[in-house]
Amino acid sequence: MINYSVRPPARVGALVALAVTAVAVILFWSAAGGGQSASAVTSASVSLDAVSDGANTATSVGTIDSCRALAVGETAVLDLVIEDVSGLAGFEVDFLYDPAIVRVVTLTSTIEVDYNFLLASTLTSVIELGDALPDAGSGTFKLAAAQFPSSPVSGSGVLVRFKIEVVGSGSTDIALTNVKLSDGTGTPIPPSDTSNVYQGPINGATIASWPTPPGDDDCDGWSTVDEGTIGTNSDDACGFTAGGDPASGSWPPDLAESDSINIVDVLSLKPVFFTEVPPTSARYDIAPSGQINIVDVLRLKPFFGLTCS
Ligand SMILES: [Ca+2]
Ligand SMILES: [Ca+2]
Ligand SMILES: [Ca+2]
Repeated sequence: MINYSVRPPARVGALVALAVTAVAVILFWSAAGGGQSASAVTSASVSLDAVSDGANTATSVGTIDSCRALAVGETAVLDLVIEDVSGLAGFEVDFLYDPAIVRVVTLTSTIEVDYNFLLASTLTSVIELGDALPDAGSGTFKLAAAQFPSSPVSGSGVLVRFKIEVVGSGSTDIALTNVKLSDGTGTPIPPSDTSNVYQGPINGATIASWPTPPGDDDCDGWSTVDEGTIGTNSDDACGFTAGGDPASGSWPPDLAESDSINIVDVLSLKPVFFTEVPPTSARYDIAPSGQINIVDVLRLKPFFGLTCS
């Protein structure tokens, strides 16, 4: 197996140029082919696993974690995984992040980004087509690779393993966009649209620089159960509707609805301090107890000065 990640820089350009040409040819073929059926029996799922562990291998996928809490300066290994795919020979995914919070960094001293998992499991070589490090900090990092020669794989496993560093405080939703999956003949794996963009299940993740309790599905620092009591959206970390019902917001400490936690949020508790729920709205009871008190203020404190984006 050839590991292209340790090749000298002078060859990288030539290989990337060759590979980009190959992708262009592949996409031209598939565009010209058309008529792709979208009636697959099962659709492959593409997910970002925010906690890479030993259960993730070239041919297996463990628990897929959608949330990762990290302090500023900490790094984390993430896995882009695929489940239940048939006949995969190449892929392309744009990893979207907030560059004020996250950067992609070198995985190990010799491997920038590791593509030698599922695609390499049939003992073919893998050509890396993704962005090179250092991460330009544009907010998009392209992850892409293809088998060469193709020896398509089916099943589940890691597509690519890479490392991020948290460079700023806050939270960022990691979206996976422009997902393209190809078989060995350059035909998109269905369901895909006329631009060859995969239309099956795609799951991103959230990286946050604050503590997250068990059962915090959206990674905003509050469990889904507590958010149910408080009335905030437990499927969304950030966001609010300006001028709308505060209970329609998504982030429990953001009482004054600005996506930043500051003195205005703290002072929002003052008029209702030492009141009971009800009649006071459960929206203020962010450490649910039935009463607004100092515990609610202290629950907000670790988030003071932070922004959700
Ligand atoms: Ca995991
Ligand atoms: Ca939550
Ligand atoms: Ca939420």
